Amino acid sequence: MKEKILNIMKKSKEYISGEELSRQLGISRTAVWKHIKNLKQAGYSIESKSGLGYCYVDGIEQMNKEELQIIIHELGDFFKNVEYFQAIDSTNVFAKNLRNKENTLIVAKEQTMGRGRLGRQWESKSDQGIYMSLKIHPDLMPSEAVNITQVASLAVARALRNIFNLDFKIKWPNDIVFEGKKTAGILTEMITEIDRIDQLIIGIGINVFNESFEGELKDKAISLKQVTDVKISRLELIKEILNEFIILYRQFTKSRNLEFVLNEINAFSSIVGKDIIAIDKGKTNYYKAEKIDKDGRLIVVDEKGIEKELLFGEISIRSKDGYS
Ligand code: BT5
Repeated sequence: MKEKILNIMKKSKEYISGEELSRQLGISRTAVWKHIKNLKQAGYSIESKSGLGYCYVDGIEQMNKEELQIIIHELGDFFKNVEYFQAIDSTNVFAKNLRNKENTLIVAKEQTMGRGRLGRQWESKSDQGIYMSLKIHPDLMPSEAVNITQVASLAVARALRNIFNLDFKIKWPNDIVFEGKKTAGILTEMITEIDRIDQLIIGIGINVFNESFEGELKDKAISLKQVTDVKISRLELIKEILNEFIILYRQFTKSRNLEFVLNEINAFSSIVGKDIIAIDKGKTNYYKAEKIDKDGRLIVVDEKGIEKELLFGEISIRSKDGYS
């Protein structure tokens, strides 16, 4: 019901009377009043004026379950559920423990143990970023599903470009960078049964409002706030990312490889055409990155001119020109 009330108020640019709300919602005016009171208590900015009614004051962004529910409904029936946490260890860990078979979106305001790949950490300070996991159940082989990371990277890169019109790049395979610094990272985890996927968890972390970074992230990380003056709404961004993701995901599960977006993935790449350093299980190799192929591999040429294919599993890439 809260969701419906918010929707009606958002659509109406002017004050809407309690009577009109009660008519549209089919509930009593007292019930409307109680819901509005609860919404205000939950932090929504709703103004009431006697004789006029209620008005939702736009621009104050609330991250909460109701708002996220509105988003997933507006995107159709892809996601069935939303979970929202003020603080959680990791949205990916929570997603893994969910036992339902429905596509679920999990979002947190803060993560106390945000995870990166290979046991690394993802700094997830309260209200500074987007920390979310998409739990889905694709009918794909595990070998095909590994490329979902690149599908998700493309969705994030597209969404950022759509909204901010800035030159965000994808650092193969799971980083979104701006001028070489990391704005977002993606961690895909799978739960498999023999040769099929039981569930796939796509964790997306984005630095949004951070004013600065400390320690090892000082020269490595960058937030949206640091690169744009455009007013940022996490909810708008989440919606745009999910929208792009759903479109790409549907195409991907049909084609089962990246052929359909190969040009775009290569054009978005921050390393294609560059000299790179690849660190694989502690060993450092120097290559020139040639292209990303339809199976998500990075095709490189080594110092002897021999072509190689890199699978992303355990590899860290650095650009030789100083970009991380
Ligand atoms: C990633 O790992 O980039 C994947 C990050 C995924 C985070 C999301 S948030 C929601 C979901 N729930 C989780 O628990 N995780 C996912 P990787 O490529 O391994 O990069 C990790 C490295 O990035 C660290 O070792 C740091 O060097 C750096 N790093 C950590 N926090 C960062 C931040 N906030 N911004 C930029 N770089 C960061």
